[in-house]
Amino acid sequence: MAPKLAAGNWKMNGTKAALAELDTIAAGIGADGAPEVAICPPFTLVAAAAERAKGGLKVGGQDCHAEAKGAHTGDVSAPMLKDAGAAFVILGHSERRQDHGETDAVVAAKTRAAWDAGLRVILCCGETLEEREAERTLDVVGGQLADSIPDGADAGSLVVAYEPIWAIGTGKVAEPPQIAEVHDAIRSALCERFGDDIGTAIPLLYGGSVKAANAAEIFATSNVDGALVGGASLQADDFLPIVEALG
Ligand code: G2H
Repeated sequence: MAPKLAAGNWKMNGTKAALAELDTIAAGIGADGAPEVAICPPFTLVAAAAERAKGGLKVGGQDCHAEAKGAHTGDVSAPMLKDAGAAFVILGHSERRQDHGETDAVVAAKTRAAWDAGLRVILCCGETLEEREAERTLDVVGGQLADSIPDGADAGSLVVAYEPIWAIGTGKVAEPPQIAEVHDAIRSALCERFGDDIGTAIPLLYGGSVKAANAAEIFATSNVDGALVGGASLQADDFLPIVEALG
């Protein structure tokens, strides 16, 4: 049985004033880490967020470079995120793949770097609308996971987030049978590759327009252990009901 996790992805949103939301989130969740709750703000806020996060609330980054240091203007490394207090890093988000041309090989290299730094990776996968309509969803997601996850994954280092691209920030949510089909396939692939003990303990998150109104139905779906939440994680009042629905 995989542990439950609700992770907020603030994307390119938030200045210092937004850190007050963390106080409300921290006060509204249990300190026992069940479910686990994390917020991934932009790089500029990671250190301040980690200092401010109380109780069970954890902090993550939204990307990292594959190398630990060097001449890479504008980039941030995994050891830097760890040093700033991050516990997680989101890798392979479709917005990184689309906006920055990140391939599965790049995501795999970043994942290795994140593990070396002691970060837990929330690794994203998902199909476009065209790929779904061509009935290629399972092939696309299976290929992304096979090529993005390096050998040596375990339940303490990896979280997988299935985010159908057509459902991101659009208000469209995948139907529970669509989510179940993909999550069941991901679970099977993880068990086949890493063995049942590890494969069943890696949390599988759904992402794409998750909000309070649809969270309970999504969390009742087969092999859904939580959510990666974008827009509805920016305000504590929107995010906390999602955490409560996860139980
Ligand atoms: C998908 C998700 C968070 P939103 O990108 O990763 O964003 O909930 O706004 O669709």
